[in-house]
Amino acid sequence: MTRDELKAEMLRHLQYSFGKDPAHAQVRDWRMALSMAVRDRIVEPWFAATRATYSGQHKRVYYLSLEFLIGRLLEDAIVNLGLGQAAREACAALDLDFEAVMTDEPDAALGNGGLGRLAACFLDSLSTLSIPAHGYGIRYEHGLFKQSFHEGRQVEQAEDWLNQPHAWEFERAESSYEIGFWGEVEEKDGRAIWHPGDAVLARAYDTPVIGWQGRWANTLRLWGAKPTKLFDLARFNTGDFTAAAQPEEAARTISRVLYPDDTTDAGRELRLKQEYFFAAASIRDILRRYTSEYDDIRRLPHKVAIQLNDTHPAIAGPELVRILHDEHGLAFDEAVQIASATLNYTNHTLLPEALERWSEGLMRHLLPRHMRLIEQIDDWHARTTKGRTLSAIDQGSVKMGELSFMLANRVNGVSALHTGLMKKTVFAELDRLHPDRIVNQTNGVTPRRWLLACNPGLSGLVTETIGTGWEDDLERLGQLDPHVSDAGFRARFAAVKRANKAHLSDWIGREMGISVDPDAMFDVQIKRIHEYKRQLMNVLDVIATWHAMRGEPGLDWVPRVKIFGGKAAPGYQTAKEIIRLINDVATVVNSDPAIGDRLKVVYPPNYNVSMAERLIPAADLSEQISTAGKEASGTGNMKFALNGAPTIGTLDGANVEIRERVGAGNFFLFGLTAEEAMARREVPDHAGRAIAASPELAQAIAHLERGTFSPGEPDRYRHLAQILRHHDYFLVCSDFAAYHAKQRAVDAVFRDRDAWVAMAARNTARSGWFSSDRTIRSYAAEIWDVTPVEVGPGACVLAS
Ligand code: TH1
Repeated sequence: MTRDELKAEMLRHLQYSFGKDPAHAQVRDWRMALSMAVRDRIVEPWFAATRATYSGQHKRVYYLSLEFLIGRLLEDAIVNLGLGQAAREACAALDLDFEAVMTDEPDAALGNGGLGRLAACFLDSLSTLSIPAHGYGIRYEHGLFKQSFHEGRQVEQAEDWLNQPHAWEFERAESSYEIGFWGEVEEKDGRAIWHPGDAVLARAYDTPVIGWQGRWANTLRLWGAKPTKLFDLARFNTGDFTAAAQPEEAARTISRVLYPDDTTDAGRELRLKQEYFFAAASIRDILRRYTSEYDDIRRLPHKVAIQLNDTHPAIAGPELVRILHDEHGLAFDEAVQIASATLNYTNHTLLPEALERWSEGLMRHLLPRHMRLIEQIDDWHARTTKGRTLSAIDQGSVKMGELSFMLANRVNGVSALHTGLMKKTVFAELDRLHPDRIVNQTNGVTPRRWLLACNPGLSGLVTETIGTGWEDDLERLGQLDPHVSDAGFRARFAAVKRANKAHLSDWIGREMGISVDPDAMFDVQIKRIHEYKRQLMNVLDVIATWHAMRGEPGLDWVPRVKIFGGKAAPGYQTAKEIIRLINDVATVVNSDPAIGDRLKVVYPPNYNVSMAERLIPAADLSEQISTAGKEASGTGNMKFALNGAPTIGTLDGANVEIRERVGAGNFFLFGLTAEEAMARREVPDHAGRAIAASPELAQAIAHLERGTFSPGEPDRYRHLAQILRHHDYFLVCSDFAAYHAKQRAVDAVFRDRDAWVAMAARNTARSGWFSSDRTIRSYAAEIWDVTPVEVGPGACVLAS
């Protein structure tokens, strides 16, 4: 597509789709017009992919996830369709600022963090690999909350991405299912019939997901909740308007927000309703599609593979058994066998507080038939494995991990270390009973978004050096390796990073009013705020460094910019204290004349996918410092390495595999191993001992207790200090000295610019394995038993 064709299409959509005259169009109107013009290019490959799947009777993959953190879609579509140049030129010809048009799009923030972003990367790879697939999720009206800081404290506001027309979705009013809740189960002639007490409609909204070069497109189908009855006209006519609107409100509540606060009974009930609402609608849709093509329901596993993204969609298991048994009339055991040959479960965490358990009482009340089936599945499992000591029902609650395991063909962890720990800890007993069921699938990230689109400087250099083709064959980055010993290549690599940093410095200056030196080291930790991720250890290092700089201002310090980004769960008080501390430390350090440009702390609010795309290409150092054994994988770690930022990190999650691939000499390792961490927790007063052994740590904690960063309120960080001294479960104190020392080793290498650039470039060259294309190929071969559909040349032709 040429510039002029694209421009003409934009003008046509502006006029006829949006009724706007170019003279009065705003950035948003132009963005919508461009989005429509690009979207039109996706529809043809989308249809062609659907036709190819039907006509070839290919097996399909269904990825069920309560989260899809997709971010912006316009630039992604433009990049995948190869329309970058045409789009830039068309915008220029219309006198539009391309950058402004792109950044006008709100992020689709239908996820919390890594788990949701992984689902989005997987959709991208499934389409790139032309594997017939659907993503299923919820169309939340409000995605993850907007974060701002008031006097350093996190304030949450509702996010409202759907408060404007959404360019990428197609509403399917005709595709809707009635989803029941509550009620009772009738036993009739040996059959169970569930009579729900209430119901809502699940309506489908489809977003096409285009793969690399537009060869294939899959569908992300999100469910929105609607009332079964529109509104109560009789009540309305008596003047009771609020009551008349009640059914609509109650139904819409289900798809209103991502992750309702589950600290109350009402919140927990809503979350379970969301899970069932979306799982039931998806299962029904999957079976409708299957039965429209095939007669024999027993052959379901030959044509359908369902992946449960953590246990959030786990109720899909009992729902599938219910339909096969109660509605299709299969014997119970056969129904369970078919369901478990179709279903697979990915575990993403071993943290006990994140392992879902539902109270039996709530489950029996909300889903009476399912609770009965869960008991039967549990009995069936005990009967067929003779594993009688093991149950998915324990002390009045249903353990969704165990239930998912029992009903799965394959269960996977998300990094080698994590999978090993799954086998040793939470699923030890189940692994013994089913020794081949657990497999590892190390996470990956899509190189289209996380290198090609977000880092045009580096992707240009890569293409100039090794040619194209790496975009969907990322292991080709290995061909860069020999170039790293070439001084000319290193200089160009360094120049790209320098330009990205200058660009980010401008943004930080504009957005935050902080001036940072682009030649300083950009040291970045961006992720959810959590004690196990140890942002607290990072700030303590900032405090210790600041203290040391003040003590010896004459020393030749390596200048650093410490960049933080991330949100805390609204109810997680300790995480919120950590946020406030980072902001308070920033205030003191950034205005300290004794420090100047040698240390800055920058914490831009409202970290999201788009901000990650801005920060990662400009990072020098990647902070991956979780307590070993706690971060299942991490995926940010892969994005940084790919963009040429070496890691300072622990042997946790996928860090282990990153270090193996980039080489131990290109990774700053420190800290206890998972095994050592477990042992250290048993040592009496381990924190006190570590504090006594490290004057820097003792000093930093003393600053917290003295109120150095909370003038006038010395108690503000008393609680954090108490945790460090007496309840240091995440071993911040035990690992601090090693971390602080390793940071000095980082300084030493950074001083030797040439050595640093070589290390950074080797990280890029050796990160090819972390493409989500590799991950998806592996799921396809080892879990789903599907192969990519051959798309003949011209099958989905793209006008170029
Ligand atoms: C994350 C893990 O913490 C992270 O290590 C991993 O890379 C990522 O998943 C993708 O595999 C998780 N996110 C969530 C979110 C919820 C519950 C559990 C997890 S684990 C709501």
